[in-house]
Formats: sequence, structure tokens, C-alpha cells
Amino acid sequence: MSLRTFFRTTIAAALLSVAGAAPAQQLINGYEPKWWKEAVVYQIYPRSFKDSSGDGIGDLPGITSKLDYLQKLGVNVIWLSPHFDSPNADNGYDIRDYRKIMTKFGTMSDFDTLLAGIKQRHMRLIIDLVVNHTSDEHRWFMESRSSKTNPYRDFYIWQSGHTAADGTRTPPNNYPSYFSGSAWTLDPKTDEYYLHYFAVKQPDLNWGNPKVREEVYSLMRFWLDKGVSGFRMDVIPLISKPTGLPDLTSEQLKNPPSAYANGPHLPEYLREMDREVLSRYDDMSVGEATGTTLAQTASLVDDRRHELNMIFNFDAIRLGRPEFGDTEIKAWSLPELKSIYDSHSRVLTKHDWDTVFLSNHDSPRIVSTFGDDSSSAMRVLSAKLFETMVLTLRGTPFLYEGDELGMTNYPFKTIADYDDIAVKNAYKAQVETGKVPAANFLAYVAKIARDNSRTPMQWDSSANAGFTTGAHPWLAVNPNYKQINAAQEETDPDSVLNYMRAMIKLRVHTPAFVYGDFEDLDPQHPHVFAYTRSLGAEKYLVVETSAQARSSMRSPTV
Ligand code: TEU
Repeated sequence: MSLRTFFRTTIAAALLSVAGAAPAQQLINGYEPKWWKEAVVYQIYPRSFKDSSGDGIGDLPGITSKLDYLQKLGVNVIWLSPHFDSPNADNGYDIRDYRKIMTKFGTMSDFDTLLAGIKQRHMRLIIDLVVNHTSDEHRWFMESRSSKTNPYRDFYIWQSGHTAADGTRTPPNNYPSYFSGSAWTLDPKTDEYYLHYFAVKQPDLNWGNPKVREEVYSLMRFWLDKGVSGFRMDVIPLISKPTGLPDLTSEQLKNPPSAYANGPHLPEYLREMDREVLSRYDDMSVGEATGTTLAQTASLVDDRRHELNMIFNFDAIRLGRPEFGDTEIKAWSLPELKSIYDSHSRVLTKHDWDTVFLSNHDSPRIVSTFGDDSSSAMRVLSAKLFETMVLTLRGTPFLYEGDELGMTNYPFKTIADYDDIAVKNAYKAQVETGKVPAANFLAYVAKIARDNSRTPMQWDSSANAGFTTGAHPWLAVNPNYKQINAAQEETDPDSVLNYMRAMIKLRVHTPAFVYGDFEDLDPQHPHVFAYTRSLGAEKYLVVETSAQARSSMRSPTV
């Protein structure tokens, strides 16, 4: 080799290694850094956060009035549950117009003021994208149901079902709805069934129709162009339906969400959405992934596939929950909970990104479910323990309003105490038909009902916890608001609120808690959860212990 060739080869090799090394140098512990990986997300359920008008329903100006509170808490992304025009069959998850604000929540100018206030405080806003279904009052469905030849007919899923010799009609298949009963409703106007995985008033869109997809991409651009930073995508794995919609087997009927989710065209739809919309903005996407396994999680969020940034996998939050339709809470142990985080850390690679959450608007309160709310001392300790987990485990943490106060479940007594369509429909299907005794049903739903997390925020000890100046909040305020409220916790240095502020600060300023590796030091220990998060030379040890060795819904405490 001549000297010249040697130099040329060496320089080429050096250049190659620089080119190869360049991206690697930007990685942190093998992960591509992203703002949404470093975020602490706070979910607001607008109906319950803060009412500024006195009508008993939370609204957008109410949220704007609390932005300083959120900034002081230290969260940097706000996820707003649906704020769109809706007849509220499912509290806004049934959208009538994707480009209009729900009248009770305010106006578009209120939305713009809220968004500007969020940005001024260096926070970002993500909104709920609910596009598996619309409201039956959406213009597309009104058109669709009007005749079989209407141009919008194929925006939804229509089938004639079965007709017996005596003329009796039965649905096309045995799909149950998430909200009890069949997932099909016969529409008299055109004498065909339409599919609705959720309420009768939530018809499922037909994603096989490219015009539906174009409409969805267009509404996504509308909000991104306004300045929102991304979407939490409601039940997104359900948009691609099982091929041919065959009956569920008896095995599948034990867990219909997993049969409904992750249909054959899901990757294609998500990649198209990424290509057409998401890849063109500096945004984040987090899919709510009902019925999704850990293996499916890995493929949905693998950054080489260009589908979603993150999903909510329900493994942890559904611990102890019975199978579909059953009403018995199951005992669980600390090693079971720990094994979820352990397996996530093993299966998900540096191309994937996880979420950590134990609460949302569909779940009961953290302290009442995973902790111990039987005394004030235990409530505070368990709230701190679980929030520590959420803020130090691997993945972007998602907090739900009121978690930072250690808010608890509501003492529901009768069916009249509930607002949620899921509970009301289940009562009709299970109690009114004599299948389940009322007392058993009520005891069960009191523990798991979604309304537990939807009671109004407890701001102070004034009437209705300072949530509304009106006499009638849309859902009753928890009677414990005089002890548990933001104003009181503000003044107590040992409160959950002040602890959360410190923990969020630690999380946000400690790269090891964001990008660090996770190791469970003793996975089988029945009452200690000890793990490390390590990034290069930096290593943090987190130790949480439970006072008792019980394996139940009330096991771990500090
Ligand atoms: O939830 C879907 C979901 O998978 C569940 O958590 C569901 O709410 C529960 O099983 C019903 O009892 C999403 C939204 O988060 C929820 O609020 C909506 O009701 C639902 O989709 C329909 O949009």
C-alpha cells in the first residue's frame, strides 16, 4: 500500500467512523432524546377541574385560572380530556363537532387564551383525539343513517344482521359493547345494524374508507396548526376491525378488548397518519391501548416503524381487575406488580419508549386502589409511595388531576350517586335482569367506578371545595374535601402536594430518571420494591416498602 493510499484509506475510515458515530454521540444511553421523553404529563378532566361560570361544570377559563398552580407543581405537558362539542353521552368522548368547543366549557377564544397561557409558562398542551367513533349526532352519522345510498353511508360500519324464519332480527355477530349489551344497534330508518364498541350513541367510524382517514388527518392538522403539541389517542388500536367480523369464540369473550384491538390494518393506518400529519410537526402521540399486550406495545412504539411515540399499556393499572363482565376484585401481590415493570424493561428496547401511570379518568383513585386510604397517615404515605414510583420508574409519567393531593375514592352508596354510562348500563344489564344481586354490584362498582376519579377537584375548604360557586356541581364533591384540598396542603410542608412538587422537580432535573436503565434488585421480595436507575456513572436507588405482608388491593405502603 502506498503512503497516499494509506492516508486516503485511513481518512476515509476516520470519516466513516465520525459519520457512524455522529448520531450515537447524540444518543443518551442509546435513546434518542425527545422533549416528550423528558416530560411530566398532567391530565385534566375539564368537567371536574375548575368551574368559572357557576353552572357546576368545569370550563376552559377555570383551567386558565389554575395555570400558575400547575406551573408551580412543575408539570410541563397538559393533556386535556375532550373539550369538543358533544351531547355528553360519555362526557365528551362522543364528539359532535371536532372543530367546536363544548358550549359548557367556553368558546374558541377561551381555548386560545388557555393555550397562550400554557405556552407563556413554557408548558405544552396535548388534546384527546377520539376517532374510533363519533357521536351519533355528528353530521357524518346523521347523513350516514339517512339512507343506504348517502355518500356518508360508508363512513360507519353497517350490516343487515340475521333474520330468522319468523322475522326476528339478530345482530351480525356476538360482539359485546364495552358499555354492556350488544355492540350492534338496529337503526329503523334503513333497517340495518351499525357497530358501536362503546355506547349506542358512539357509532364506530369505518377506517377502511380513505375519506374517513382524510377527514381525521384534516382535523388533526386543524388543532396542530393552532399550536397544540400532540394527541392522546383514544382507543386507537380499535380503529382496524377484525377481518370479516366473525363471532368471538368463548375464550375471546372473556377478553373482547384483546380480540377487537390491533386489527390487520392498524400499522398501515398509523403509518399513513404519521406520514400525512404527525411527522410534519414537533408533536407527541400517546395511544390509549386497550387490549394490547406487551409484545404488541413494542411494535406500536418502535421508532423505526413510525407508528406511535408511546402507548398506555394497561398491565399495571388493571392489576386485580376481573375479566370482562365479572364483578370480583382479584387479590394481587407486590411481586406481581413489580414483574410488570421488570418485563417492560426487558421487552422494550432503546427504540421503544414506555409510559408510567396508575390513574386516569377511567380508573378509581390511586390511594384507594393500590394504597391505603383508611387513615389520614396511611393515605398520605401511600400517595407519596405510588407517586414516587410513577415519577422514578422507566417511561414518561402521566399524573391525573387530584393525584397530587392524594384524593380518594368517593363513598358511593346507591346507583343514583353515579353519572357514568358504563355503570348505569351495567346496572341495567346485571342487576335489573337479576343476574347479580344489587348489593354485590354496588360494592364492586364503588371500588372500580370511573366516577371515583371524576368528582370535582378539591381546591379549598369553602363550599363545594372551591370547585364551583354554584350550588350544584355536576357530580358530588367528595365529603372529605375539608381535610383534603390544595389550600390546606399548600401550608403543610409534609403534604402530598409539597412532596409531589419536590419529586417532579427531581424527575425533571435528573436525566438518570428519564434515560437511565432500570434494575429491580429483589423481584421476589414480598414487601420491598427496590430498584436502581443508572445513567453512566450516575446511579439512583429507590426503595419502597410495605408495612404489611398482605396480598390484597391494599398492600404496599411506605
Ligand atoms: O376508554 C376505553 C377503555 O378501554 C376503558 O378504559 C373504558 O373506559 C372502560 O373499560 C369502560 O368501562 C376510552 C376513554 O378513556 C373513555 O373515557 C371512553 O369512555 C372510551 O374510550 C370511549 O371513548
